[in-house]
Amino acid sequence: MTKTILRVLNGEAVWPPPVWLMRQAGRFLPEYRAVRAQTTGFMDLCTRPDLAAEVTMQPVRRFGMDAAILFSDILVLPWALGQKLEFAEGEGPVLPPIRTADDIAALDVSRVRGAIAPILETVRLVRAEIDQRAAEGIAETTLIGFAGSPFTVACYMIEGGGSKEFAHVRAMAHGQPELFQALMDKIIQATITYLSAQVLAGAEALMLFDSWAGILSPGLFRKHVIGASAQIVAKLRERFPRTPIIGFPRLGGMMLGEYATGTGVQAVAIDTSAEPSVAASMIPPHVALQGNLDPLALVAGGDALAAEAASILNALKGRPHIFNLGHGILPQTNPDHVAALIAQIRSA
Ligand code: 1CP
Repeated sequence: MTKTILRVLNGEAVWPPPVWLMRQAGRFLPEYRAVRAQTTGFMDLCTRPDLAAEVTMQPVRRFGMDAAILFSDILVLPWALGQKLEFAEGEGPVLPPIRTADDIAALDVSRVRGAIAPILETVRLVRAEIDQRAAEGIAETTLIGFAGSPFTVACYMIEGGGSKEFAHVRAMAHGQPELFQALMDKIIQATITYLSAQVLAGAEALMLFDSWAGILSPGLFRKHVIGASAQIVAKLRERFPRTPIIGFPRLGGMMLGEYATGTGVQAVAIDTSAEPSVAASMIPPHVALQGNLDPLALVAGGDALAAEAASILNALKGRPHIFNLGHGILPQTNPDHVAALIAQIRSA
């Protein structure tokens, strides 16, 4: 029997919809914090396959999520290309900013294959465990691999970390378009290598996180969000026609329809700001939607959570839909609220 998430990604409306949550492995779980405490840092955790596989499975075992998402980070790709990467404790990623042609020339696509070996081992370990659980009749879980979309990855590489505005990135994309494109081309090639390797290691679906898509003007969105994602989708479809791809153009707003048709993704993940019924009207009916509960409703719990979840379920009933958040789960989330949400969806 085909797994529920794969049926939905194939264009089928399934009721009640399958569910998983972005950042479902992480600091809100005590069992994650216990594993994290055994490591010297976040990248240590990402590159120790036994531990990374363990934290990938934690939310699946605890809540019965329909998907396991590989535990890694979108910034593993710049790191694999040779850019230095540190996760400052309690802050975010820190990288030496890429601003010149020499900086771009120093990035080495041929390093990627070797550098990602531990991540691929995590994929293999998780796939073996979910196959074992399916064979024992415990649950059917879909393994989702992922990467950042080239534009969002470029944001962190150029800015040197997180930012509210990504002013250097937008200045380079508008003012030095050839330089910006040269960086994008390297990231696109590396991402195709990285995602292909994840499929060969056992990923059953893929997700492209474009968290900063919404900061671009329409012309640049077409080029660097839709165009870059379309190149990756086309290449992966050619190599792996049966592996569906979910795109997450966060804050893509009025561009969602064009994104769906222009990239060729099998599902569009919608963010918290999107009205589900409007998003559904913009996206062709065979393309699945994923989302889009406000992570803060999950923090609040109780009636507020139940009402928000019910309105999303109702709005997307009859469409191929994977229930999820509109952005990543927050560390202060009470795990009991997650359990209540899953129970509500399962009994819808
Ligand atoms: O343990 C810790 O303290 C580190 C916190 C953490 C975690 C748990 C980071 C640092 N990354 C992750 C895991 C992660 N990141 C996953 C794992 C699988 C899962 O979903 O359970 C995934 C898919 C990501 C994706 C990711 N990383 C995105 C895209 C989605 C989004 O949230 O917008 C982005 C933008 C990142 C960058 C990143 N990594 C970590 C932080 C704190 C950040 C954000 C930096 C910033 O912009 O402020």
